[in-house]
Amino acid sequence: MNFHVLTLFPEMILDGMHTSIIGRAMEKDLLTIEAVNIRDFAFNKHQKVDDYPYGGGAGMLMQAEPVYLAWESVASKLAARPRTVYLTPQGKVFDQKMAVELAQEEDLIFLCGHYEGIDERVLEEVVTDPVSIGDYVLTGGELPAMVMMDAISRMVPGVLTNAASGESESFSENLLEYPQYSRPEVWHERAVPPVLLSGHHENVDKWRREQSVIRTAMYRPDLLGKAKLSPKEWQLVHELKKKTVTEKESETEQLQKAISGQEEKDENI
Ligand code: 6GU
Repeated sequence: MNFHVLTLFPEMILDGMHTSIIGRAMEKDLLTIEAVNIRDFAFNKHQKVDDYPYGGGAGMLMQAEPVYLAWESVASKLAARPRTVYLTPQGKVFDQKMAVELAQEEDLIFLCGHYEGIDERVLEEVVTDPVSIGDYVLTGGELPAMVMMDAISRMVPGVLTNAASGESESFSENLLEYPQYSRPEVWHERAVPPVLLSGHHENVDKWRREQSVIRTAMYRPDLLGKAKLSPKEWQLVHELKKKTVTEKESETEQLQKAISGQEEKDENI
């Protein structure tokens, strides 16, 4: 996988990506990261890349030409027209499914905006995938690009040394991950759940699955509709709902939504 990042802050990208698992994958040539400074393609005396928006309004826009030339400097080296991700709160929300899909590409370009955005015309010409990382506003696309590259990288074969860990984690089955414990057996008077010390693998798996269902019901009830729960597990979700009625109403509502969705499916069988 070769990442190409078009940015006004190339050092931010390079400093951020050379650590830990991603750094090791780069040493092993499983990944490359190139940061292209858009300012290098501003062919005016002051290397200016921004200007006022037509029609007025707050802030400055990145101009089309330097962005286009930076993109072209990368795209012209590649055989096929590369998928180009534009980081923007107006994009499709990034998720694990998108990470798995983008990890199949040989090259990916990330276009990071700053100021109030980028002239729409260059976006129309080069962007294939406008992507947001969630419903909040950041000052630029660099952190979102790094978030995406991290999530995509760990789906590239060979990057994770423990191959299994790419699968049995949060979201792979639309359930959150179960809690984990290591030594010592008791810490701050908190004991490790006894089932984990029992050596009974079947019971351990059962306990972990149940914990995943409980966590998902508590923190991410919106995921339950997509998770494949057994009738017994739906029963558990119902019981949790009874317990939470006295708690925050919005959570209860979301749980109710998930339960209603499941009941509709049951009726259709
Ligand atoms: Cl991709 N960019 C910016 N500027 N803010 C964001 C975002 C992206 N995703 C969420 N907030």
